[in-house]
Amino acid sequence: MIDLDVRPTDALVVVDPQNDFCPGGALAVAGGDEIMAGIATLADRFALVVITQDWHPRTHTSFASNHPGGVPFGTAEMPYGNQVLWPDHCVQATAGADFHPALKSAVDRAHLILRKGYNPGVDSYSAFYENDRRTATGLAGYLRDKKVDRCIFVGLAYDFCVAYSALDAVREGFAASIAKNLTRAIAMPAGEGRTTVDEAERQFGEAGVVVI
Ligand code: VGL
Ligand code: ZN
Repeated sequence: MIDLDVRPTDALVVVDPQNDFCPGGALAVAGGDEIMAGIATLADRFALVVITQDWHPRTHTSFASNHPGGVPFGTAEMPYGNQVLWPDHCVQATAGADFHPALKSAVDRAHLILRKGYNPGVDSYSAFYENDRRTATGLAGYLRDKKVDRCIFVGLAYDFCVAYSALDAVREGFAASIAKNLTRAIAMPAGEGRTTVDEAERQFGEAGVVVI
């Protein structure tokens, strides 16, 4: 049980709880499957539940396979900056892009399912902005229209999509908390274009993202 005083103006944002980010998936995050049942239970306590879904075309430029000589977990210079090259994952309409089965009750209850990463040339870690940092997904406007003032983040991965989403939530004027035990991290070694858990947590402290 998460020690959290859930308010009527809170939204639960479940980030990329998909098969490809779980053990056995194309971009498996260690222990990714362990958090799903807990997220489903937590979702029942929220008046508004948003789930994001990483949703890439096969031609996506974040895939190492689409760069000559590209290596998974290497990096490439993109027009918008340095980008980690990933194994092909969360390809549109494949089983890997489906939500983890243990999340079913939360998926059934979700008010918004927000797909991201569908533009072939731009990755989208954040639920609010693509990696060019300019193209909005529409989530901020949706949450404002719904009179949400705080987002609670759970899901995958703590150091990529959860971290970017929580930091952008603050930039968009929302309070943001992360229920850390309902997340798991990719935990890459440090390097250009990569995010480490330590660096993400330093930014959380600076921005006022609360880690529960
Ligand atoms: C993610 C890498 C690539 C994530 C998505 O959900 O954290 N990471 N695509
Ligand atoms: Zn992705």
